[in-house]
Amino acid sequence: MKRALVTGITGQDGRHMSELLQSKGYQVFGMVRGQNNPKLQTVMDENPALELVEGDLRDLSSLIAAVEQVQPDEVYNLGAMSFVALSFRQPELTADITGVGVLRMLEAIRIVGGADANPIRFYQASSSEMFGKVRETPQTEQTPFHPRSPYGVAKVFGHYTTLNYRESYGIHASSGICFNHEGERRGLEFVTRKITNGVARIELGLQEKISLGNLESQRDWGYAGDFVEAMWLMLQQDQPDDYVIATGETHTIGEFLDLAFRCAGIDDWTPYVEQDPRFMRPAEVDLLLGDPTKARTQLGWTPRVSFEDLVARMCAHDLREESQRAGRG
Ligand code: NAP
Ligand code: G4F
Repeated sequence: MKRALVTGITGQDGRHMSELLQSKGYQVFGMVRGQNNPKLQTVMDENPALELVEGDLRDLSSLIAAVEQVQPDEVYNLGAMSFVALSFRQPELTADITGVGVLRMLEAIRIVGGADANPIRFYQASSSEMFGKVRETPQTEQTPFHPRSPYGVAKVFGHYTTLNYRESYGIHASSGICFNHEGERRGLEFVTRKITNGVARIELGLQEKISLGNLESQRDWGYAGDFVEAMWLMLQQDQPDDYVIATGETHTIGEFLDLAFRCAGIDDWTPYVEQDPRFMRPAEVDLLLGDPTKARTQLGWTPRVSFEDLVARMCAHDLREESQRAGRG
Protein backbone atom coordinates (compact mmCIF):
# COMPACT_ATOMS: atom_id res chain seq x y z
CA MET A 1 0.00 0.00 0.00
CA LYS A 2 1.42 3.41 -0.98
CA ARG A 3 1.76 5.99 1.78
CA ALA A 4 1.10 9.71 1.24
CA LEU A 5 1.79 12.66 3.54
CA VAL A 6 -0.50 15.63 2.85
CA THR A 7 0.11 19.07 4.37
CA GLY A 8 -2.88 21.45 4.48
CA ILE A 9 -5.23 18.55 5.25
CA THR A 10 -7.84 20.86 6.85
CA GLY A 11 -7.92 23.04 3.72
CA GLN A 12 -10.04 22.73 0.60
CA ASP A 13 -7.51 20.83 -1.52
CA GLY A 14 -6.25 18.65 1.34
CA ARG A 15 -9.77 17.34 1.90
CA HIS A 16 -10.23 16.52 -1.80
CA MET A 17 -6.74 15.07 -2.08
CA SER A 18 -7.12 12.70 0.88
CA GLU A 19 -10.33 11.31 -0.65
CA LEU A 20 -8.74 10.88 -4.08
CA LEU A 21 -5.70 9.10 -2.66
CA GLN A 22 -7.79 6.78 -0.52
CA SER A 23 -9.93 5.91 -3.55
CA LYS A 24 -6.68 4.84 -5.20
CA GLY A 25 -5.74 2.62 -2.26
CA TYR A 26 -3.23 4.90 -0.47
CA GLN A 27 -2.77 5.12 3.27
CA VAL A 28 -3.10 8.87 3.86
CA PHE A 29 -1.47 10.84 6.66
CA GLY A 30 -2.68 14.40 7.10
CA MET A 31 -0.38 16.89 8.76
CA VAL A 32 -2.05 19.06 11.38
CA ARG A 33 -0.57 22.06 13.15
CA GLY A 34 -1.21 23.53 16.58
CA GLN A 35 -3.55 22.19 19.18
CA ASN A 36 -7.30 21.86 19.05
CA ASN A 37 -7.66 22.93 15.38
CA PRO A 38 -11.38 23.81 14.97
CA LYS A 39 -11.49 22.45 11.38
CA LEU A 40 -10.17 19.05 12.39
CA GLN A 41 -13.53 17.67 13.57
CA THR A 42 -15.12 18.27 10.15
CA VAL A 43 -12.21 16.56 8.43
CA MET A 44 -12.33 13.52 10.72
CA ASP A 45 -16.13 13.27 10.47
CA GLU A 46 -16.00 13.14 6.67
CA ASN A 47 -12.93 10.90 6.54
CA PRO A 48 -12.52 8.61 9.58
CA ALA A 49 -9.82 6.53 7.83
CA LEU A 50 -7.48 9.51 7.70
CA GLU A 51 -4.40 9.25 9.95
CA LEU A 52 -3.02 12.38 11.54
CA VAL A 53 0.54 13.48 12.13
CA GLU A 54 1.73 16.62 13.91
CA GLY A 55 3.73 19.25 12.06
CA ASP A 56 4.01 22.92 11.18
CA LEU A 57 5.57 24.39 8.04
CA ARG A 58 7.32 26.95 10.29
CA ASP A 59 9.13 24.24 12.26
CA LEU A 60 11.74 22.11 10.46
CA SER A 61 12.19 19.60 13.28
CA SER A 62 8.45 18.84 13.24
CA LEU A 63 8.61 18.21 9.48
CA ILE A 64 11.60 15.89 9.84
CA ALA A 65 9.74 14.00 12.56
CA ALA A 66 6.61 13.76 10.37
CA VAL A 67 8.55 12.42 7.37
CA GLU A 68 10.43 9.95 9.60
CA GLN A 69 7.19 8.74 11.17
CA VAL A 70 5.18 8.39 7.96
CA GLN A 71 7.93 7.16 5.60
CA PRO A 72 5.86 8.43 2.67
CA ASP A 73 6.13 7.46 -0.98
CA GLU A 74 4.62 10.83 -1.90
CA VAL A 75 4.35 14.20 -0.17
CA TYR A 76 1.71 16.72 -1.29
CA ASN A 77 2.58 20.17 0.07
CA LEU A 78 -0.82 21.87 0.10
CA GLY A 79 -0.33 23.81 3.34
CA ALA A 80 0.10 27.58 3.10
CA MET A 81 -1.20 30.92 4.28
CA SER A 82 -3.25 31.04 1.07
CA PHE A 83 -5.36 34.20 1.35
CA VAL A 84 -3.88 36.96 -0.85
CA ALA A 85 -5.65 39.83 0.99
CA LEU A 86 -4.27 38.72 4.38
CA SER A 87 -0.77 38.43 2.92
CA PHE A 88 -0.66 42.24 2.56
CA ARG A 89 -1.40 42.61 6.28
CA GLN A 90 0.84 39.73 7.44
CA PRO A 91 3.64 39.62 4.86
CA GLU A 92 6.33 38.17 7.10
CA LEU A 93 4.13 35.33 8.31
CA THR A 94 3.15 34.62 4.69
CA ALA A 95 6.79 34.51 3.57
CA ASP A 96 7.58 32.14 6.43
CA ILE A 97 4.74 29.64 5.88
CA THR A 98 4.03 29.91 2.15
CA GLY A 99 7.62 30.52 1.02
CA VAL A 100 10.21 29.20 3.46
CA GLY A 101 7.81 26.40 4.50
CA VAL A 102 8.41 24.81 1.08
CA LEU A 103 12.15 24.87 1.65
CA ARG A 104 11.71 23.29 5.09
CA MET A 105 9.55 20.48 3.68
CA LEU A 106 12.11 19.80 0.95
CA GLU A 107 14.91 19.85 3.52
CA ALA A 108 13.02 17.28 5.61
CA ILE A 109 12.70 15.07 2.51
CA ARG A 110 16.37 15.54 1.61
CA ILE A 111 17.52 14.77 5.17
CA VAL A 112 15.25 11.78 5.83
CA GLY A 113 15.34 10.60 2.21
CA GLY A 114 13.62 7.39 1.26
CA ALA A 115 14.81 3.93 0.35
CA ASP A 116 17.27 4.27 -2.58
CA ALA A 117 14.97 2.21 -4.75
CA ASN A 118 11.94 4.23 -3.66
CA PRO A 119 12.79 7.93 -3.22
CA ILE A 120 10.08 10.24 -1.88
CA ARG A 121 8.17 12.17 -4.55
CA PHE A 122 7.12 15.76 -3.83
CA TYR A 123 4.28 17.98 -5.10
CA GLN A 124 4.38 21.76 -4.58
CA ALA A 125 1.19 23.82 -4.76
CA SER A 126 2.42 26.70 -6.91
CA SER A 127 -0.01 29.39 -8.00
CA SER A 128 -1.14 31.48 -10.96
CA GLU A 129 -0.80 34.39 -8.53
CA MET A 130 2.91 34.21 -9.48
CA PHE A 131 2.00 35.63 -12.92
CA GLY A 132 0.47 38.67 -11.21
CA LYS A 133 0.73 41.60 -13.59
CA VAL A 134 0.64 39.22 -16.51
CA ARG A 135 3.27 39.54 -19.23
CA GLU A 136 1.23 37.54 -21.77
CA THR A 137 -2.21 35.95 -22.16
CA PRO A 138 -2.90 33.09 -21.89
CA GLN A 139 -0.27 32.18 -19.31
CA THR A 140 1.85 29.06 -19.89
CA GLU A 141 4.74 27.35 -18.11
CA GLN A 142 7.06 29.76 -20.00
CA THR A 143 5.32 33.02 -19.01
CA PRO A 144 7.59 35.17 -16.79
CA PHE A 145 6.46 35.79 -13.21
CA HIS A 146 5.50 39.25 -11.92
CA PRO A 147 3.88 38.68 -8.51
CA ARG A 148 1.63 41.44 -7.10
CA SER A 149 1.28 40.40 -3.46
CA PRO A 150 3.43 39.07 -0.60
CA TYR A 151 1.61 35.76 -1.19
CA GLY A 152 2.62 35.74 -4.87
CA VAL A 153 6.23 36.56 -3.97
CA ALA A 154 6.30 33.73 -1.40
CA LYS A 155 4.89 31.31 -4.00
CA VAL A 156 7.63 32.31 -6.47
CA PHE A 157 10.20 31.47 -3.76
CA GLY A 158 8.56 28.08 -3.16
CA HIS A 159 8.34 27.39 -6.89
CA TYR A 160 12.02 28.08 -7.57
CA THR A 161 13.07 26.22 -4.42
CA THR A 162 11.22 23.15 -5.71
CA LEU A 163 13.00 23.46 -9.07
CA ASN A 164 16.32 23.93 -7.29
CA TYR A 165 15.93 20.78 -5.15
CA ARG A 166 15.00 18.84 -8.29
CA GLU A 167 18.12 20.05 -10.10
CA SER A 168 20.52 19.98 -7.12
CA TYR A 169 19.55 16.75 -5.38
CA GLY A 170 17.63 14.84 -8.05
CA ILE A 171 14.44 14.88 -5.95
CA HIS A 172 11.31 13.93 -7.90
CA ALA A 173 9.76 17.34 -7.17
CA SER A 174 6.96 18.77 -9.35
CA SER A 175 4.96 21.99 -9.20
CA GLY A 176 1.40 22.54 -10.31
CA ILE A 177 0.93 26.18 -11.31
CA CYS A 178 -2.71 26.06 -10.33
CA PHE A 179 -5.23 28.69 -11.36
CA ASN A 180 -8.14 29.44 -9.02
CA HIS A 181 -10.12 26.37 -8.07
CA GLU A 182 -13.21 26.44 -5.98
CA GLY A 183 -16.04 24.26 -4.68
CA GLU A 184 -18.25 23.47 -1.71
CA ARG A 185 -15.20 23.29 0.58
CA ARG A 186 -13.78 26.69 -0.40
CA GLY A 187 -13.09 29.01 2.53
CA LEU A 188 -15.74 31.69 3.07
CA GLU A 189 -13.10 34.43 2.74
CA PHE A 190 -12.57 33.80 -1.00
CA VAL A 191 -14.75 35.75 -3.41
CA THR A 192 -16.63 32.81 -5.00
CA ARG A 193 -17.74 31.23 -1.74
CA LYS A 194 -18.43 34.65 -0.21
CA ILE A 195 -20.84 35.23 -3.11
CA THR A 196 -22.58 31.82 -3.10
CA ASN A 197 -22.93 31.87 0.69
CA GLY A 198 -24.20 35.46 0.54
CA VAL A 199 -26.75 34.59 -2.17
CA ALA A 200 -28.05 31.69 -0.06
CA ARG A 201 -28.40 33.93 2.98
CA ILE A 202 -30.16 36.65 0.94
CA GLU A 203 -32.56 34.01 -0.43
CA LEU A 204 -33.34 32.90 3.13
CA GLY A 205 -33.80 36.48 4.37
CA LEU A 206 -30.74 36.22 6.66
CA GLN A 207 -28.66 38.94 4.96
CA GLU A 208 -29.44 42.01 2.85
CA LYS A 209 -26.30 42.66 0.83
CA ILE A 210 -22.92 41.27 -0.10
CA SER A 211 -19.98 43.67 0.38
CA LEU A 212 -17.22 43.19 -2.16
CA GLY A 213 -14.06 44.93 -3.34
CA ASN A 214 -12.85 45.09 -6.95
CA LEU A 215 -15.47 43.65 -9.31
CA GLU A 216 -13.36 44.10 -12.46
CA SER A 217 -10.88 41.26 -12.05
CA GLN A 218 -11.10 38.14 -14.18
CA ARG A 219 -10.20 34.64 -13.08
CA ASP A 220 -9.81 31.20 -14.65
CA TRP A 221 -12.00 29.33 -12.15
CA GLY A 222 -12.11 25.53 -12.03
CA TYR A 223 -13.35 22.84 -9.63
CA ALA A 224 -11.02 21.69 -6.84
CA GLY A 225 -11.99 18.02 -7.24
CA ASP A 226 -10.67 18.12 -10.82
CA PHE A 227 -7.46 19.89 -9.86
CA VAL A 228 -6.28 17.34 -7.26
CA GLU A 229 -6.37 14.68 -9.99
CA ALA A 230 -3.79 16.69 -11.94
CA MET A 231 -1.61 16.93 -8.82
CA TRP A 232 -1.68 13.15 -8.37
CA LEU A 233 -0.94 12.55 -12.07
CA MET A 234 2.21 14.70 -11.82
CA LEU A 235 3.70 12.38 -9.20
CA GLN A 236 2.95 9.30 -11.33
CA GLN A 237 5.19 10.53 -14.19
CA ASP A 238 8.71 9.12 -14.66
CA GLN A 239 10.18 12.64 -14.68
CA PRO A 240 9.26 15.56 -12.40
CA ASP A 241 8.14 18.75 -14.14
CA ASP A 242 6.02 21.92 -13.83
CA TYR A 243 2.51 22.16 -15.25
CA VAL A 244 -0.09 24.89 -15.64
CA ILE A 245 -3.39 23.55 -14.30
CA ALA A 246 -6.29 25.67 -15.56
CA THR A 247 -9.57 25.45 -17.44
CA GLY A 248 -8.56 27.76 -20.32
CA GLU A 249 -11.60 30.03 -19.72
CA THR A 250 -11.73 33.32 -17.88
CA HIS A 251 -14.72 35.09 -16.31
CA THR A 252 -15.33 38.35 -14.49
CA ILE A 253 -16.67 38.56 -10.96
CA GLY A 254 -19.74 40.13 -12.55
CA GLU A 255 -20.34 36.93 -14.56
CA PHE A 256 -19.99 34.88 -11.37
CA LEU A 257 -22.54 37.17 -9.70
CA ASP A 258 -24.91 36.81 -12.68
CA LEU A 259 -24.95 33.00 -12.43
CA ALA A 260 -25.05 32.85 -8.62
CA PHE A 261 -27.99 35.27 -8.29
CA ARG A 262 -29.81 33.48 -11.11
CA CYS A 263 -29.67 30.32 -8.96
CA ALA A 264 -31.84 32.27 -6.50
CA GLY A 265 -34.14 33.49 -9.29
CA ILE A 266 -32.72 37.04 -9.19
CA ASP A 267 -31.88 38.57 -12.60
CA ASP A 268 -30.49 41.92 -11.42
CA TRP A 269 -27.96 41.59 -8.57
CA THR A 270 -27.02 45.27 -8.40
CA PRO A 271 -29.39 46.12 -5.48
CA TYR A 272 -27.82 43.30 -3.45
CA VAL A 273 -24.12 44.07 -3.94
CA GLU A 274 -22.23 46.99 -2.43
CA GLN A 275 -18.61 47.94 -2.95
CA ASP A 276 -16.56 48.36 0.19
CA PRO A 277 -13.04 49.84 0.02
CA ARG A 278 -11.98 47.52 2.87
CA PHE A 279 -11.94 44.65 0.35
CA MET A 280 -9.74 46.45 -2.21
CA ARG A 281 -6.07 45.36 -2.39
CA PRO A 282 -2.96 47.59 -2.59
CA ALA A 283 -2.10 45.89 -5.90
CA GLU A 284 -4.43 43.76 -7.97
CA VAL A 285 -4.08 40.83 -10.37
CA ASP A 286 -6.46 41.94 -13.12
CA LEU A 287 -6.63 38.97 -15.46
CA LEU A 288 -5.73 35.30 -15.18
CA LEU A 289 -6.21 32.85 -18.03
CA GLY A 290 -4.20 29.65 -18.14
CA ASP A 291 -3.23 27.47 -21.08
CA PRO A 292 -3.43 23.86 -19.85
CA THR A 293 -2.13 22.31 -23.10
CA LYS A 294 0.90 20.69 -21.45
CA ALA A 295 -1.20 19.08 -18.69
CA ARG A 296 -3.65 17.82 -21.30
CA THR A 297 -1.06 16.36 -23.65
CA GLN A 298 1.49 15.03 -21.12
CA LEU A 299 -0.70 14.08 -18.16
CA GLY A 300 -3.91 13.31 -20.06
CA TRP A 301 -5.72 15.72 -17.70
CA THR A 302 -8.83 17.70 -18.56
CA PRO A 303 -11.18 19.47 -16.17
CA ARG A 304 -14.69 17.97 -16.00
CA VAL A 305 -16.79 20.57 -14.15
CA SER A 306 -17.75 23.63 -16.23
CA PHE A 307 -17.92 27.18 -14.88
CA GLU A 308 -21.74 27.08 -14.95
CA ASP A 309 -21.84 23.76 -13.06
CA LEU A 310 -19.29 25.00 -10.54
CA VAL A 311 -21.42 28.02 -9.62
CA ALA A 312 -24.60 25.91 -9.53
CA ARG A 313 -23.15 23.26 -7.22
CA MET A 314 -21.69 25.87 -4.85
CA CYS A 315 -25.04 27.70 -4.72
CA ALA A 316 -26.99 24.49 -4.09
CA HIS A 317 -24.59 23.43 -1.35
CA ASP A 318 -24.72 26.80 0.41
CA LEU A 319 -28.50 27.00 0.26
CA ARG A 320 -28.70 23.54 1.86
CA GLU A 321 -26.10 24.37 4.51
CA GLU A 322 -27.55 27.76 5.42
CA SER A 323 -31.11 26.33 5.54
CA GLN A 324 -29.98 23.62 7.95
CA ARG A 325 -28.11 26.14 10.08
CA ALA A 326 -31.24 28.29 10.24
CA GLY A 327 -33.26 25.23 11.25
CA ARG A 328 -35.22 25.20 7.98
CA GLY A 329 -33.55 22.24 6.30
P1 NAP B 1 -6.71 26.53 2.15
O1 NAP B 1 -8.10 25.98 2.07
O2 NAP B 1 -6.51 27.93 2.60
O3 NAP B 1 -5.87 25.56 3.09
C1 NAP B 1 -4.61 25.92 3.58
C2 NAP B 1 -4.11 24.82 4.49
O4 NAP B 1 -2.78 25.18 4.94
C3 NAP B 1 -4.95 24.60 5.75
O5 NAP B 1 -5.09 23.22 5.97
C4 NAP B 1 -4.09 25.21 6.85
O6 NAP B 1 -4.27 24.56 8.09
C5 NAP B 1 -2.70 24.90 6.33
N1 NAP B 1 -1.67 25.70 6.97
C6 NAP B 1 -1.70 27.04 7.21
N2 NAP B 1 -0.58 27.39 7.89
C7 NAP B 1 0.14 26.27 8.10
C8 NAP B 1 1.37 25.99 8.74
N3 NAP B 1 2.08 26.95 9.36
N4 NAP B 1 1.82 24.72 8.76
C9 NAP B 1 1.10 23.73 8.17
N5 NAP B 1 -0.08 23.93 7.54
C10 NAP B 1 -0.54 25.19 7.51
O7 NAP B 1 -5.98 26.41 0.74
P2 NAP B 1 -6.40 25.53 -0.55
O8 NAP B 1 -7.33 26.31 -1.36
O9 NAP B 1 -6.74 24.16 -0.11
O10 NAP B 1 -5.02 25.53 -1.35
C11 NAP B 1 -4.08 24.47 -1.18
C12 NAP B 1 -2.72 24.96 -1.64
O11 NAP B 1 -2.79 25.33 -3.02
C13 NAP B 1 -2.20 26.19 -0.92
O12 NAP B 1 -0.79 26.09 -0.86
C14 NAP B 1 -2.58 27.34 -1.82
O13 NAP B 1 -1.72 28.45 -1.62
C15 NAP B 1 -2.38 26.70 -3.17
N6 NAP B 1 -3.20 27.21 -4.28
C16 NAP B 1 -4.55 27.26 -4.15
C17 NAP B 1 -5.32 27.67 -5.23
C18 NAP B 1 -6.82 27.73 -5.13
O14 NAP B 1 -7.43 28.37 -6.01
N7 NAP B 1 -7.44 27.06 -4.17
C19 NAP B 1 -4.70 28.03 -6.43
C20 NAP B 1 -3.31 27.96 -6.52
C21 NAP B 1 -2.56 27.53 -5.43
P3 NAP B 1 -4.99 25.22 9.38
O15 NAP B 1 -6.32 24.55 9.46
O16 NAP B 1 -4.10 24.82 10.49
O17 NAP B 1 -5.08 26.69 9.15
O1 G4F C 1 -11.13 34.79 -4.26
P1 G4F C 1 -9.92 35.61 -4.11
O2 G4F C 1 -9.55 36.05 -2.75
O3 G4F C 1 -8.76 34.78 -4.82
P2 G4F C 1 -7.31 35.19 -5.40
O4 G4F C 1 -6.83 36.45 -4.81
O5 G4F C 1 -7.41 35.13 -6.88
O6 G4F C 1 -6.40 34.01 -4.84
C1 G4F C 1 -6.82 32.64 -4.93
O7 G4F C 1 -6.34 32.10 -6.14
C2 G4F C 1 -4.90 32.03 -6.25
C3 G4F C 1 -4.59 31.43 -7.62
O8 G4F C 1 -4.54 32.44 -8.59
C4 G4F C 1 -4.40 31.16 -5.12
F1 G4F C 1 -3.05 30.99 -5.24
C5 G4F C 1 -4.76 31.79 -3.79
O9 G4F C 1 -4.31 30.95 -2.74
C6 G4F C 1 -6.28 31.91 -3.71
O10 G4F C 1 -6.82 30.62 -3.66
O11 G4F C 1 -10.03 36.92 -5.02
C7 G4F C 1 -10.34 36.83 -6.40
C8 G4F C 1 -10.59 38.23 -6.94
C9 G4F C 1 -9.51 39.25 -6.59
O12 G4F C 1 -9.26 40.05 -7.71
C10 G4F C 1 -10.13 40.10 -5.50
O13 G4F C 1 -9.63 41.44 -5.43
O14 G4F C 1 -11.78 38.73 -6.34
C11 G4F C 1 -11.57 40.07 -5.93
N1 G4F C 1 -12.51 40.41 -4.86
C12 G4F C 1 -13.46 41.39 -4.95
N2 G4F C 1 -14.12 41.48 -3.79
C13 G4F C 1 -12.59 39.85 -3.66
C14 G4F C 1 -13.61 40.52 -2.98
N3 G4F C 1 -11.90 38.84 -3.10
C15 G4F C 1 -12.23 38.46 -1.84
N4 G4F C 1 -11.56 37.43 -1.27
N5 G4F C 1 -13.21 39.11 -1.12
C16 G4F C 1 -13.94 40.14 -1.66
O15 G4F C 1 -14.80 40.71 -0.99
